Amino acid sequence: MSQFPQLKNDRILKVARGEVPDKLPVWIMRQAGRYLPEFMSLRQNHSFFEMCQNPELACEVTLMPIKRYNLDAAIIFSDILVIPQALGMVVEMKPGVGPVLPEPLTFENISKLEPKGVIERLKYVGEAITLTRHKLEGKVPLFGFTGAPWTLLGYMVEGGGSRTLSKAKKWLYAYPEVCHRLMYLLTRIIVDYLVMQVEAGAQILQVFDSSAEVLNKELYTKFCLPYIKDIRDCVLVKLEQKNLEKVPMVLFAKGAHYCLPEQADLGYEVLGIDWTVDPKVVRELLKGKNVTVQGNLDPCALYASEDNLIKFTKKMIDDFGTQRYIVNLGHGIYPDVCPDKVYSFIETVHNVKI
Ligand code: 1CP
Repeated sequence: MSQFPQLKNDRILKVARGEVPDKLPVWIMRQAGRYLPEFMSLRQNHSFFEMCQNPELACEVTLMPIKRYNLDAAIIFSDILVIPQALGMVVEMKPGVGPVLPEPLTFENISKLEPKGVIERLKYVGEAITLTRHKLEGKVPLFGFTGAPWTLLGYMVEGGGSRTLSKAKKWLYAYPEVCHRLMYLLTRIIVDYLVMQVEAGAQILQVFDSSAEVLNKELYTKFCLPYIKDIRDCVLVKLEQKNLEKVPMVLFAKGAHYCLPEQADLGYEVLGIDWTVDPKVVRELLKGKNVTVQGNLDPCALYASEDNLIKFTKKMIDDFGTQRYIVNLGHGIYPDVCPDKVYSFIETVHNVKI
């Protein structure tokens, strides 16, 4: 493996492992994206997936927020939908709409998915990670990421974003065996994809289960938790086999507060918390569990006046407490947030005494 520059800021890795940092670490979900004018101007000349697939461009976008702000982590510019794409599905990114899969998964076309060679077709993500590790010059750790099986299955069956995911949920109820087979297939790919990212230089990994919010405890326990645990277990085993470092992993199951204690038993070092849950309730639910929490300021709080934003941020930190805590938003930053607000947010976090 290539020799990477030495890491200078390891706050986030420390906190993930339960150690005490000098300051609270902070990063922002979707920090490399549409709220940055420099991203929008680069985006004018390239399609979204062209930017993902070109390591120089993906690296440039990843570094944009790091150049502007005192963030404690970078996250590789990519998307969760690169997996369905590498499986042979067409994925379009429509401005103002989001991802569209014009030929969603059906019983007829399932057999057309091409799991063979999928990691090879995702190699460009690894190349972007390796390049970014060098260009970061050890400033902060680099996150790799993936969508969780359920969230990917949701997009594949719905053919795009959906508020209710009623089609994908129909599959869970009507065709449970088919769903288990698909979840198993996605799990195997996700494991190899994450290991490939660590091999390429990712220092911490996040699994996004953004569509957990449309399920309940019974469905999540049956169709999601076993696969998410399998991902953690198998990534660990494979990293060890390859003599790679055991990187910490974050699970962000958005809206799955119906099973927070269960999530804490899966082996992930960090649980991402969405903005709908009260930090004090989170701590109560996770009492005695060996996990770090990450979150959970309402992304809309960045629309508040600077004074109020500071107030909300301080209150959130008070309520979570400073132990085993990584500060973040409770979901991705919105495109129309004023980039200056991000300075106040980060500054406020770093000024807290721990
Ligand atoms: O047109 C454009 O320029 C596309 C905008 C955009 C960007 C910048 C999309 C489309 N994806 C991304 C990057 C992205 N996506 C990252 C980059 C790294 C970073 O965090 O800075 C990450 C981690 C994702 C992950 C992702 N994509 C998720 C999980 C996180 C979440 O927000 O719940 C999901 C659900 C997607 C699907 C997706 N991709 C893009 C859109 C618009 C959507 C639908 C969800 C949404 O509206 O945000």
